[in-house]
Amino acid sequence: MTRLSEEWRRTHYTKEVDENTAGNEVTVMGWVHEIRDLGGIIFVLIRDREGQIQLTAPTKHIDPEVLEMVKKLRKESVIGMKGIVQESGKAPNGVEIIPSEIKIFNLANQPLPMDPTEKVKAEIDTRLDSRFMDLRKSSVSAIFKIKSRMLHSTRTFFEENDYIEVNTPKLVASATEGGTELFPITYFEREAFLSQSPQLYKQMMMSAGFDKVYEIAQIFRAEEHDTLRHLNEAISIDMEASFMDDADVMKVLNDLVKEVIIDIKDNCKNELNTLEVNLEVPEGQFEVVTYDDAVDMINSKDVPMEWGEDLSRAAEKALGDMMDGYYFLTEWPTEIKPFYVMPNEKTPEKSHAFDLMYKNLEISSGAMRVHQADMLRENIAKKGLNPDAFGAYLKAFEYGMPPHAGWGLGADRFNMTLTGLENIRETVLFPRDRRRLTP
Ligand code: AMO
Repeated sequence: MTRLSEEWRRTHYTKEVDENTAGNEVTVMGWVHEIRDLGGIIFVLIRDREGQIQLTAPTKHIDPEVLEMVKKLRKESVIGMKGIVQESGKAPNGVEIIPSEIKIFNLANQPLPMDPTEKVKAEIDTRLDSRFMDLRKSSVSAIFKIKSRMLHSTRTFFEENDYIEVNTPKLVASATEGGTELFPITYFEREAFLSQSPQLYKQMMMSAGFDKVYEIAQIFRAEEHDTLRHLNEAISIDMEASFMDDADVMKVLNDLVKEVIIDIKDNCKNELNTLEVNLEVPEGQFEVVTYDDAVDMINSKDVPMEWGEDLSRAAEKALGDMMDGYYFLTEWPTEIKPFYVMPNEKTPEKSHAFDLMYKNLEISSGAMRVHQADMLRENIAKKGLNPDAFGAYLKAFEYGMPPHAGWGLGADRFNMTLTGLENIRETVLFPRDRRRLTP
């Protein structure tokens, strides 16, 4: 409707308008959350990123021009308002603003595609179809404020521990996690793929002598799953470190998860309250369950599972019911893990691979890696892959590759454990699944 002239700049977020600002003039900017017209007085709730404030317009006592603007307002329109703060026992935060000037920046069409006031609950698909509006709800924006803080504290953790942040290509020539889950794309006259994992590049960075690296980036998986924990585009927090084994990097992961939880408890109190989540800092080191023991535990719950199989969903649930919070699953069968995983020296059918679980949800996988080129070439062939397709990767192992280990932590799944959400779609702004490519 109108451009943003210089005198229209926000002086306060709504949550900063309190008794201490009573008597002052403030300028707030936001969305019209609710309008109640009682005839002699009109109340308008204005919402911004941080909260809400009441605009009170006694129809006989305010400037007729301002009143006219108030009457034009419609739900979810974007406005600016200047006015004097006044204490009021009845107003939602104990103060209200008596408007002296209102600017309508953008009138919202009616009816709205969904109700952003949280009074009417909508199905996830309806919500995602109008995600921009769904994200206006404090119970939804809280998830992303927590996610932002989670990524912030993750970066802080890595930086404080001397890791170097890297950015590896997402347009790649080969698979890393098994051949079936790649999205093919046309790369000029060749076929290429969207990257499933920074795996090969983070390992090559060990040969480059970077010692400790991390990356926070998108991974793409062409999985056909339609589950509450799989997406086709996810965020992975990856690390790799030289001269470390699986036990060393499990400790790094354990420390990271704890530090993130402590930081979120300290810095996201309002968001946790909004989501009604009582986050607990895990005590000591996470419990370690070997794959062998997990098979026995799962079978003891009458869920059939043979040694050597991956965990079915039923098996994960049975195990999750017996375990509390975060725990590691270790010594996975070599056969079902990717080619880069280091087998045990004495019992090569078992490996140095681990998963970090939260109840029945896998949130991270990692391992000590094979760092000998011959063994790696052999493993690639054993998995039915063509070693020639890994030429550039294998070369890095032939001219000085240190022993190394690392893991990938699913950021969206980690966020589910912090927010208590069961559907991964809730923790991603614009999720990508089999059926959804827009918005
Ligand atoms: P993995 O394939 O187990 O391991 O992936 C690591 C973590 O990423 C998350 N994740 C997903 N999240 C949502 N939707 C998906 N489709 C999805 N796929 C994976 C999970 C999972 O635990 N290169 C190895 C890591 C390593 O060894 O360093 C890897 O990618 O939380």
